[in-house]
Amino acid sequence: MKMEEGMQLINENGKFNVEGLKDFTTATGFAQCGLSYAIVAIIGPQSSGKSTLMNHVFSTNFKMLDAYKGRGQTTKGIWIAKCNDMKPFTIAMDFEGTDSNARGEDNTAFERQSALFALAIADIILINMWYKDIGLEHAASRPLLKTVFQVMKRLFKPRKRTLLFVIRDHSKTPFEYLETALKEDIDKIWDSVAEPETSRSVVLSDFFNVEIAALSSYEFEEENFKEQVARLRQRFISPGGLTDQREAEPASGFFIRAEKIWKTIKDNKDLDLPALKVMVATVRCEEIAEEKLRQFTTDDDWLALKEDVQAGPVSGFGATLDSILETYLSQYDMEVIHFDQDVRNAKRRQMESQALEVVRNAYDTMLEHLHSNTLESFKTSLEQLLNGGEGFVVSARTCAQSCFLQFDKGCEDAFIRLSGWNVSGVREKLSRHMLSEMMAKYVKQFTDVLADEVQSLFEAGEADTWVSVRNLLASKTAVAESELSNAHVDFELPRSEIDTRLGYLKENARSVVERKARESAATRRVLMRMKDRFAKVFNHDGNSKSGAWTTEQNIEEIERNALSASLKILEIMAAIRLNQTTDQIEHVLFASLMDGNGAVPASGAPPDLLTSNAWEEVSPNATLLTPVECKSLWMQFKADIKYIMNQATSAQQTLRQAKRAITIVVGVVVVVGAAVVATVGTPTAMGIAARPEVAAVLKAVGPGLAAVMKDIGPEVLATLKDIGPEVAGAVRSLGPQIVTAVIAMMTNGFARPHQQ
Ligand SMILES: Nc1nc2c(ncn2[C@@H]2O[C@H](COP(=O)(O)OP(=O)(O)O)[C@@H](O)[C@H]2O)c(=O)[nH]1
Ligand SMILES: [Mg+2]
Repeated sequence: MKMEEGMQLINENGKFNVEGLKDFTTATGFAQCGLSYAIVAIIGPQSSGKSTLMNHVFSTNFKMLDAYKGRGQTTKGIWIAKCNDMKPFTIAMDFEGTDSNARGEDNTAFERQSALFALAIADIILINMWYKDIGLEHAASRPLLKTVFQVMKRLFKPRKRTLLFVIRDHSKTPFEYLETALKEDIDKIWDSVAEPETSRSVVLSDFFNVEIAALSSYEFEEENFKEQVARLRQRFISPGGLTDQREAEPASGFFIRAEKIWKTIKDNKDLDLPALKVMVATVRCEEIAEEKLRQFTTDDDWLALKEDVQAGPVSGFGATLDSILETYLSQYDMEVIHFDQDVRNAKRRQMESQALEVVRNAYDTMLEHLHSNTLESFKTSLEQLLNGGEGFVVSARTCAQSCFLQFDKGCEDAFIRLSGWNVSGVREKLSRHMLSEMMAKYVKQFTDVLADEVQSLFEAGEADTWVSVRNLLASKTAVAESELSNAHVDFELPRSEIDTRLGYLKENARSVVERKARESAATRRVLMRMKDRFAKVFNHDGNSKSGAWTTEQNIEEIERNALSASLKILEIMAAIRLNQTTDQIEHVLFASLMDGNGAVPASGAPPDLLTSNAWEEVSPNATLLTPVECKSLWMQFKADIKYIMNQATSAQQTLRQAKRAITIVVGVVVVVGAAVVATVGTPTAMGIAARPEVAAVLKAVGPGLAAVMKDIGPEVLATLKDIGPEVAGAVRSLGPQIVTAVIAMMTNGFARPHQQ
């Protein structure tokens, strides 16, 4: 495309040439011009030499009417062309003439639309007019100027433009006179245009720089014309010249701007052109932001960071991400620098938040790592301190403090400056988890100790077991409460968090006691404890080892005591008494299983009160052994202790027989011993037996003694010292030597044959 010839931007039917403009901006490099460009438009009557002027001033090649074919319309619609050899980059815009006969009735509309478009899009508007029209009320230039001024006044806060009046076919009238006359004319038209309410008393110079140029006729004074045109061209390109005096909008927005402006004009909207500027900026800034965002999301460094963070915490995460983000944001800033500031700031914020959305997952993952690593180190360091024998509260405090420090440092490192994201949510989650971790350990330690202590209370089975259990529970939980009461400070959590957990701890403690009670109430274990208790009381009261009873003891009474002590164990284990309530279990058990005086009821008579599956006043949850279970346990117990009872009774029986026998033996010893002493003094055992008188006595009592000795073991004989005061006195008078000799003799002589 030859850009000097230009392209038709808007055709005669008002259709905007989208593709053509795209090609034009690409081919001319217009979009890359930033703010360094100018747009010059020309409006004026049809066939007034507009295209001719433009071509001469800007070295363009717009179509002109062939001078030999007479005046008529040549340029249709609106054309643009790149000016040759002009700096800055300048676009010339050529318009179909106004008051064109070719358009018929549609004329005014297109005229206004073109004028408006020129005003909106161009920085410098050339108003082409015949010299002869100056001061003429109905000259072609007057309605045009009126239109221009009306439009400008309707626009709120327009940017300032240059209006360059070019007077054609100027000949002899001095320029100064011309200038004065024209300016008066312009002011008159300006004042005649009604002002909108919002812009009372606006002056022409607020809207326009007014410039004037006069040219000789191209047709008749071509040399002069060309010389004047060359000077006019200088007014554009010289430093500080016309193209410099402009409030520019970025070239890259031209495409959208032109299209939107034309559409707005065509649709005859309220013609709010400043809003269009914002709209163009919005579209372009959005496009640029999208592009930068796309580049960011595919950036290699970002993708690597995103992948790394999946595996574990990345040190310098925040700084790395900040610098990647900064790269694309500053690229955005550079590219949108010429657009409306409010718009580009708003779009930047939008781009920032979209970019942050992209990185959110990675950041959250990073925090997740920090959270779990910190929690892990809390667990290990707490464990270590506790294993090192450090107190619980001190350990937890030390660990919590150092872990918070570790976490905060990590968060600082991960922090993305742009985001301003707050980590308090994750930090609070960490606090809770650390507290839970600490509490879990505390509760474990607490319940382990409690369980052991409660278990030994149940095993001891003292009469006040449940009072002791309740006291133990109360004192333990009081200690826990005081130890943990300040933990909320260390974990930076509200007091209520600790209270809730203390509530759990208390519940837990109760259920530990209940569990231990249930374990201890297992039939086998209760039975065992009852039997132990029975044996202990029974043997203790008997004041001797099993099987060694004195003949005077009341075995039945001792048995009653032992049974009563055993039944007490059953009573303790029948129900959980964590609340200080009273129940009838003890009464019922004793009334049913021991008679009113504490005596054992006659066997076979079933206790009436123990046929139920529930205790009165005791809830099923608190019941450990039902009445029926108690009864059957008692029966089993009774059966099991029968052996101990029988053994005791028969041992006592044996003892009684032995005592009788010993009395006889001692009698013999006394008689024999007295005889020996009387005859031979102190002899040996064999010496005594050899004496004829001793032998005679032994022969007479021998068989009888043998029968008695049969039932007495040698060990019983060793207890001779216990055989009673009258016998002991007699034995003592014999002296130990005689007694020993006689016993040895009897033992060897009589007991041995029976033992074989
Ligand atoms: N009298 C006169 N005629 C001119 C002048 N410049 C161009 N023309 C002639 O006016 C006719 C229309 O020119 P053109 O540039 O196509 O006018 P446009 O329709 O306004 O673009 C052509 O025949 C030109 O030769 C001028 O300065 N004076
Ligand atoms: Mg033309």
